[in-house]
Amino acid sequence: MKPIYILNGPNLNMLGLREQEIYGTETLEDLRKRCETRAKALGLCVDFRQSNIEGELVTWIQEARGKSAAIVLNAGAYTHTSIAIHDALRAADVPIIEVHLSNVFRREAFRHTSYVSPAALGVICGFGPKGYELALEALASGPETGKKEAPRQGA
Ligand code: DHK
Repeated sequence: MKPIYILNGPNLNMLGLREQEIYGTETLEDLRKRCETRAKALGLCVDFRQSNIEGELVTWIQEARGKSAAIVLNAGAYTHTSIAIHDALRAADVPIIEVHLSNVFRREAFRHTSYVSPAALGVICGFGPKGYELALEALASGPETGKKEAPRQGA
């Protein structure tokens, strides 16, 4: 079974420490465990990664084509700036779900623009770490999430 790549961008390694009133107290390691547990229950598997480096995220998105079943992406601040990530996503040829812990639309105007959204099947924001589980549930539910059927165990 191909894994779902769960890719996290800059500053998400600081979860649990940074701006707790916005991002909560759960650490990146807690989030990883949460995703792995939920994926297992749904019959999926995940490859969970974080990088502060834009080019590394681009390389992982390129790698996802062929190696992954789907991408769940929280690109952090690169969401709002990165045409390189946008281009990589357009070439990925796997279902993409954009996730943000915070409700970016209740925040500064510069967070209202996303270079990820035009390449994504859907966007989940404002539900904290639960949003990652919702993304996995959307992928597990299959055809309604888009043209490409999401993976199931044994498929
Ligand atoms: C995380 C970040 O680091 C910000 O740059 C985004 C996103 C929002 C989040 O809510 O998960 O604007």
